[in-house]
Amino acid sequence: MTIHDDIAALIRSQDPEAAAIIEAEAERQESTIELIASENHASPAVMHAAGTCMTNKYAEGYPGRRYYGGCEHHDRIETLAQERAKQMFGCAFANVQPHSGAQANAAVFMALMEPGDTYASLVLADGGHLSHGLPINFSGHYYNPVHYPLVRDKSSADFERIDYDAVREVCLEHKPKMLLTGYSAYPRTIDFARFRAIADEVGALLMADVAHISGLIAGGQHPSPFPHAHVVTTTTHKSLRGPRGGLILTNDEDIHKKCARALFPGMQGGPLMHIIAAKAVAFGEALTDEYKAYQEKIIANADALAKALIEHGFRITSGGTDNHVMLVDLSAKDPKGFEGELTGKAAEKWLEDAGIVCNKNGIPEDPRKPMVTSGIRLGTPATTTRGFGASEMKLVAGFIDRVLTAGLTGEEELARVTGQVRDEVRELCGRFPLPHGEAGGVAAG
Ligand code: DSN
Repeated sequence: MTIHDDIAALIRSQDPEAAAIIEAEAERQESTIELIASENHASPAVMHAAGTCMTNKYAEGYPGRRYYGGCEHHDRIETLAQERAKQMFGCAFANVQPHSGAQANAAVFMALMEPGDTYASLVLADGGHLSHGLPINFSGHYYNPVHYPLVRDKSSADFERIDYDAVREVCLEHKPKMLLTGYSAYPRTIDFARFRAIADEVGALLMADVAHISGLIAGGQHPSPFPHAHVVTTTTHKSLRGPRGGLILTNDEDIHKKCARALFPGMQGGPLMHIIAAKAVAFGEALTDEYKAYQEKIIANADALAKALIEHGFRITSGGTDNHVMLVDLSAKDPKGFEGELTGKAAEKWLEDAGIVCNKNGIPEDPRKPMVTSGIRLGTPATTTRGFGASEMKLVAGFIDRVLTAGLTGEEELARVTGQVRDEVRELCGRFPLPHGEAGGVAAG
C-alpha cells in the first residue's frame, strides 16, 4: 500500500463522483504527451504537501507579524520557503505569497507605479503575457503600456528576436516608469544586462517576469535576471515544477517592503499556506544537482524537438530555440500557406485527438485571429520530467508531422492516422510512467 493508494481510497470511499473525475484526469496525464510549455508534472512530495493540513489556517500577514494566533508552524514553513527561494535565485528578498504570476505582477505594478503611469513591454502578439498590457487586464486598464516589437526584418540574423534598438527607442520616446522583460512565448535567451542599461538610460525600473524560464534560471541554464532587474516575478508551476503559485524577488529592501504591502493587504487576503508548504518542498528539490541536470535536459530536448520538426518541413520562429519553448509556424507546412486549413486551432484539436497536448499560439505578425492563429507553442518541461530524451523527442516530432500531414489530406486519412498515433503515444507513455505513479498520485490502486 503506497501513500497514493491510501489517498485514492480515502477520496473514493467518501466521494466516488469527485474521485472518478480526478482519476480520469490522472489517466489523461498518464497517457498523453504534455507539450504545453507552461505545464509540468509536480513531484509526489510537492503534490502531497499541497494536500495537507496547512490548508486549514488563516495566516494573514507575514512571518512574525500575523493577524491570527496559531501561526507558529506557518511562520516556519513560510520562512523556509523564503530562504530556499533566495538561495535558488541568489537574491536578498523573496515574497512567497502570490497566489499566481498575474497576482505577483499586479502587486509589483501597484507597489511601483501609480494608475496611469507608463511602462514598456513586448508587443503582446509577439509573445507577451496578458498581464503585460492587455487592454481588458488590470495592466492595460489601469496603466499605460507602450510596446516594443521583435525584429521584423526577415533578412536580419536577429529576425523574430527582441529588437533591443526598438526597446531603447520606445523607452527614449515614452520615458516609462518601468521597463518589463520576460515573456510567454519567446524561445531565445534574454539579455538582462542590456535591458538594465536601457532602463538606466531613461531612469526606469527594470522588472523581469521570468515565469516561463524560472526553472532554467534556478537550474543554472539561463542567465539570471539578478543583479540586473530591480524586481523579478515568476510563477512556480512551469519549468520550476512546483505547485501552482507565484513569487516576487528583489535585492532592494525598499522594493521588497512596497511589494509586500501591495500584495497583502493591498491585493490578497490570507495566503495559501498549503501551497506555500508545497513551494518550500519544490524549492528544496530545485536546490539539488538532480534538478540542474533536469533543467539541462529540458533545453536539450527542446533543441532536439525543434530540429526534428524543421527536418519535417515546419518553420520554427527565429529559427529554433535556446530554452524550453518553441513556436511552430504551421503556414510553412501548408501548401496554401496562410490561406490553408492548417491553423493553430485545427492543429491543437487534431493533435489532442492523437494524445498530444499543446496550445494554439499566434506567431509574430500572425494574420489570423487569436482564437485561430497560425502557430502552436510547444515546450519540453513536462515530457522531460517523465523521462523523455532526444530520441523520444524525435518520435514526438514524427507523430506531430504524421497527424498534421494527414489533417491536410482529408478527414478519412486524419481519422486513420490519429488512431495509429494515439496507440503509439499510449505505448510510449507506458514506457515512461509519470513520477507520481501509475495514476497521478491520487488514484492508484
Ligand atoms: N497561461 C500561461 C502560459 O501558458 O504561458 C501564462 O500565464
